[in-house]
Amino acid sequence: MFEAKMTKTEKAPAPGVEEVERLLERPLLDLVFEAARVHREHHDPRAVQCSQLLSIKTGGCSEDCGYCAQSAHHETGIEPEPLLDVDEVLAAARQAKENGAARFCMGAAWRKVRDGKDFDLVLKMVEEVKKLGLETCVTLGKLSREQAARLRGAGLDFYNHNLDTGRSHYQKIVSTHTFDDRLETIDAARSAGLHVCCGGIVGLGETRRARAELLAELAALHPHPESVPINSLVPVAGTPLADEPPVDWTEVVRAVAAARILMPRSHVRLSAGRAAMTEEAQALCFLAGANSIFIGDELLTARNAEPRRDALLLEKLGLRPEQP
Ligand code: SAM
Ligand code: DTB
Ligand code: SF4
Repeated sequence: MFEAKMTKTEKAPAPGVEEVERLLERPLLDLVFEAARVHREHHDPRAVQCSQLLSIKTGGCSEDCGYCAQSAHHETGIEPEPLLDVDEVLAAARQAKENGAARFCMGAAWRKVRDGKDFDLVLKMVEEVKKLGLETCVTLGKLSREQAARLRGAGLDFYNHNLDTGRSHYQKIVSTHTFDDRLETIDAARSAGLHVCCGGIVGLGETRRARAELLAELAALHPHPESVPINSLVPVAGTPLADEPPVDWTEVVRAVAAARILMPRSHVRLSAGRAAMTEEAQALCFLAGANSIFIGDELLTARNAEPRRDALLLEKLGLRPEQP
């Protein structure tokens, strides 16, 4: 429907919010069928990109993101911890590689990157993880162009910075920074030649319309984010969204399918919240074009799907980890 036939450098015609909303409202199996067709045109349908996360600096974050266990504004029982040592990070990265991860993603609960000792240590982590033969990704909050260039120089492949929800819903979820701040950081990462990992969360009390806004914004990025994580809210006690009613699993399938159709070449990652999904629902997401997951026991602070069950699920579905 909106799938653009074009070369890598051509600018995609950005779909409007209404168009995306209509896409999300299509009969579920029509939407999945179309997404599967697009997926098979651009990707090996058996390959699943596998990333593993590590929280390198946990908790005590100055931001008030309503879903987040690590915000200092909410009492969630997460003990703030200082930045990990380079050696601890490397040990985790080696383990991730052994587990079959192709990309190692390091997350810090920071509002923004500050130049100084800690940033120098993160640069060192990136450099050393890269030497292990893993793709590298970090998510460190707001970033300047200069900082992005230093990360690129250290061997960083991806910067993760999510738009999280539609522009109209954003202020209801976060008050300490703006949607435009998020776009600026994505621009800074791109200016340094970093690949971008950018997606959002389903289940923040947003309407389908707001979800369409998010997807339209992602699809308007040029080029499209190389990775698009679709998270579903992991409800965390003590956060304002702790009691948010869970969205129906079909809404996650719709978001994945729409992301696939709108961003045909991107990796679409079925991200946080996968542990709470049935195997059948995950299978439909893979059919609808999800081709990336987080592996390992933990995300940042939340538990992930169980590795042994994941391995079995991939086997049952005839999927295999993608070689970078
Ligand atoms: N502080 C940085 C930032 O906000 O970009 C990096 C870390 S932050 C935890 C990274 C992303 O994790 C958020 O943008 C959000 O999409 C996701 N996330 C955090 N808590 C979540 C939750 N409870 N459920 C689902 N996704 C969550
Ligand atoms: C993303 O989109 N999801 C990951 C990663 N990017 C950094 C984080 C998920 C966090 C889930 C909640 C937690 O572990 O605290
Ligand atoms: Fe801080 Fe990121 Fe959590 Fe927001 S999502 S509170 S910026 S760690």
